[in-house]
Amino acid sequence: MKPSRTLPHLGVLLLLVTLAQSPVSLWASEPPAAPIVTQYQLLVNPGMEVYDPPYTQYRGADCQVASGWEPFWYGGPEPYWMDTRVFASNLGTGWVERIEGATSQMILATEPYTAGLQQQVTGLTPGVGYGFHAAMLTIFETSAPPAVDGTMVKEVGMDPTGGTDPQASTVIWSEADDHDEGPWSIDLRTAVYAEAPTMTVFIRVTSLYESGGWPLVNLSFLDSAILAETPQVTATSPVVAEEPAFIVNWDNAVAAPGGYVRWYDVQWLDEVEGVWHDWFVRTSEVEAPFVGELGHTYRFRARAWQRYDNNAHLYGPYRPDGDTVTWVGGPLLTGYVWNNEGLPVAGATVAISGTGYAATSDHAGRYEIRPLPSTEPQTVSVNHPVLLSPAPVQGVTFGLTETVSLTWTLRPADDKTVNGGFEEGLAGWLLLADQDIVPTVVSDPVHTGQGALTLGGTAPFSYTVGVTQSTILTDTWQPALSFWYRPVPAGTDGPFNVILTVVTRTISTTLPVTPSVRSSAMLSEPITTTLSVTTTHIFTPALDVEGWQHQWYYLGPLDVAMTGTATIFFRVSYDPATGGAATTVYLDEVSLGASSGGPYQIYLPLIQKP
Ligand SMILES: [Ca+2]
Ligand SMILES: [Ca+2]
Repeated sequence: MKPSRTLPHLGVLLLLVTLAQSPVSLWASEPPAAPIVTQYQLLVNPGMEVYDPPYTQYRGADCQVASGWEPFWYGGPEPYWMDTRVFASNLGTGWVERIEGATSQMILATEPYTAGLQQQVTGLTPGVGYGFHAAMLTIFETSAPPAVDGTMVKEVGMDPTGGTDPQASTVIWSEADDHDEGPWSIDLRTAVYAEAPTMTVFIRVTSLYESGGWPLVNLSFLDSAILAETPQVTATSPVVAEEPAFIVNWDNAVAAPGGYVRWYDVQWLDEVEGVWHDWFVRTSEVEAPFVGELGHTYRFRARAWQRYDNNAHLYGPYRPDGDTVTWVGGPLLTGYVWNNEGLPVAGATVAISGTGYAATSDHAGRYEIRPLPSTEPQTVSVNHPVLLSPAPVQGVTFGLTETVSLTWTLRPADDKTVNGGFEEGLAGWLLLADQDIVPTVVSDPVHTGQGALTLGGTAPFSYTVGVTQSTILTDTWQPALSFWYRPVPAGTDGPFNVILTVVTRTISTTLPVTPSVRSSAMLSEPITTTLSVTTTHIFTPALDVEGWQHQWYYLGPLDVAMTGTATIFFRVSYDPATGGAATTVYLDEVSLGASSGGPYQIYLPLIQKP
């Protein structure tokens, strides 16, 4: 029959349940078996069930503090601590407010108070996470309605250094709950990593106002505290994400003694912003896709909630700097835009030809473009409303997480150089060759475009080679010769030199003037505003440098307009007798024209380097 078959099973089940819950009571007449209780509660008298002897009386009722706890107060007169049972039977209605056990700790006063209980615990492990929780109820003046929120503020705190001063800055407080009357506040908790073997926990009520005098009194009830080790969990994510969306995991939780992991909280932070945001709160999931922005760096951190055997819940501490960092990569094209004097140029547009990718240089001359990855060679160009562009850079590829740096030098608007970028072979230049050492144009290396000049090379004999070009300057403000060069291999200044000879023929140190001559005057000399002067400058750019270098020289005095003829002459000499090694110098982007300042300043959006 059905009932007789199921009853024994039910009986066994009940027996097992009873066994698990209370083996001692089941075999009261037998020798008691050691109860299987996982020790997780680190507090003494966490339920405030046991009390020290009375230390004074309030209105005839004994005042007592829960054993194992220390009372604290500050900022006002001392309130009274009382076993809620004593209050209920002597001063109250007989009802004992509590959330577990037989009683709770009361604090009461008619004056404002900041007070509570604290307990110092020893034997902890520095570096391990611990959580703390306590239940609280406050009643302002009277339990008769209405409730007056904002009058009594409840908090719990932990000092991971073990300090016993509730006002110390090392105390990590929970959020505050200032709701008046019921229900009990059961969601105040905090968590820290122990910094010492000793830790102190605090339960605090800030009662802001006087009650108005007995029988109106401001009551606090403290109960059901737990301090326990908390579960561990660590968020993990890729160091570099090649796409904006990537997976973040927090699937490695390890429960602390005395319970099981129930939920997770996860936060994220964008390093540009520096603020932690809640991503998940009390989720059961252990991974999720995160969608960031290219070029941003994100941090993540997780904490786990544990349900303990007494049904309390604690979470572990977050790591202040987060658990994991992910950089959302993708290609980056960046660099600077300069003028012929190496000053930053704002407002220049750098663009990847045939795509929509472009960026404008800022006041520091810097630009940044984040294109999609591309193995197809691309052409990158620069443009400016006033200044002239160098040739585009060709054959640029953008790997998945590659950073490409291109620094541009814009040419002056009145650049007089012919074929300064060697894009048309040697057109415009006169050559000085020596035996088989002949200046030639190569396609690699170049700084921009498809050609650069190569000067010098290995030879068993002494030689001097070079290229020259003459230009005419007309009222050119503070003219400058600008160029890029690259010694290969880089060497110290020795037998190899790049010598630049600049010859100016006709110089006016002032802007042109119109001579005013009385018609009756007799002229013994021709009228002229010019003075014919020849000046030769010899410059020696450093050769102990790696890679392409931008160099510029002024043709004459600063802040002066110049009219005349300039001959530029790039020359490399070599003498094997000095014993040096051969160096080849590559040359590109030669320009000669006005520099910034003077009457042209208004046209050039130039900013001094910070
Ligand atoms: Ca209790
Ligand atoms: Ca070139």
